[in-house]
Amino acid sequence: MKKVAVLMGSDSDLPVMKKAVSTLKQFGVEVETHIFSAHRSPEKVRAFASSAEGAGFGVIIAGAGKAAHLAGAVAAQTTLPVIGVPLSASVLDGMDALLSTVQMPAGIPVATVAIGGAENAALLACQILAVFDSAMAARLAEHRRAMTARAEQADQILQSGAE
Ligand code: RP5
Repeated sequence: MKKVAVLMGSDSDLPVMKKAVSTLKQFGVEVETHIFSAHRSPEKVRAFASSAEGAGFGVIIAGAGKAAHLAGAVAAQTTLPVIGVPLSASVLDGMDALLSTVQMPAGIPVATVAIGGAENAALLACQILAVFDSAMAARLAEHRRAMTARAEQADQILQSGAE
């Protein structure tokens, strides 16, 4: 199976981005995690992104806050799918990073999840891998069934008057 890279702009992003790592591991994905900054270590970003496909990665997740250029800078160097996670790291509460990540000019797409949406980024990465991996598709289907069961159980508890 292809690996997934989880990149982030700063160690201050780790508390949110580690949810992507744990979710990917839960689905049996081999993960590599790096702190690479589009602004502070642009050469590292370029070197990693341009060699990622050859290194066996299938998807790259990139989380950053403020003027969040990381996902776009990565996407500029590879045709692998790139998922951007805008992070709340300033008085603008992630709106700055959301717009910086989602508003990519035509030609270089970044699939952007919600502010702080590290878990969904990991699930989307698994869904991309599942296109050519039926075992992964089965794990995702089971995850959905478990979510449905939890939602139905919560409703049953509510209806019973126990809450
Ligand atoms: C971004 O600036 C990082 O992704 C982080 O979210 C934000 C703040 O970084 P630090 O100043 O905490 O290192 O590049």
